[in-house]
Amino acid sequence: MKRPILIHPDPRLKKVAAPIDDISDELRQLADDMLATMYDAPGIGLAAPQIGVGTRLIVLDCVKEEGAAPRPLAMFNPEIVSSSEELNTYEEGCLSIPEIYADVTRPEAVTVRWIDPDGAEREETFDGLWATCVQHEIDHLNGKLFIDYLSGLKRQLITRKMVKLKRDRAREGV
Ligand code: K2U
Ligand code: ZN
Repeated sequence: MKRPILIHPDPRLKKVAAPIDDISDELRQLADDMLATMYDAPGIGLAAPQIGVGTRLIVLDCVKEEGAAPRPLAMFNPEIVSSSEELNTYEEGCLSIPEIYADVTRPEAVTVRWIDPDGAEREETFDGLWATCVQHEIDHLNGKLFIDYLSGLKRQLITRKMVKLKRDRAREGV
């Protein structure tokens, strides 16, 4: 079922998530809950720390073409094993930092190794939006937000806006 998404600033978003040593049914259920939460947001990626779970699990589905079959992926202990020299700049957002968008430059292609829900080790190279998204999600597992790539001043302004947004939401009881 859908879980509430933490909003920055929140110490749980800055912690390094713990590796998973065995894939249990509740972790598979967590991955399903994260996919439901992601699709509902809507988003194209979500990391476990964003719903307050400090474990190394991310989900993503960056299929954007209308009518194309969705490709939901759940990655346990994902790691980037190689990155392209070529870089790509994308205007990123984050479900934990609503309505804020900023350009972030990252390697255009990355090769990722992970364990899938069946416990099989997988390795795949992603490019384009999939590459941007998987790097954004793995950053979340290391307590890193896309605003950490911005100047200190911009980050402070954004953090102040989020503090106000959380205060207003608390008042409205959202
Ligand atoms: O981690 C998250 O907060 C989910 C992000 C992932 C993401 C951010 C930037 C670039 C690619 C992926 C959300 O999906 S933000 C919503 C979104 C939707 C489509 C394209 C970009 C961002
Ligand atoms: Zn994010």
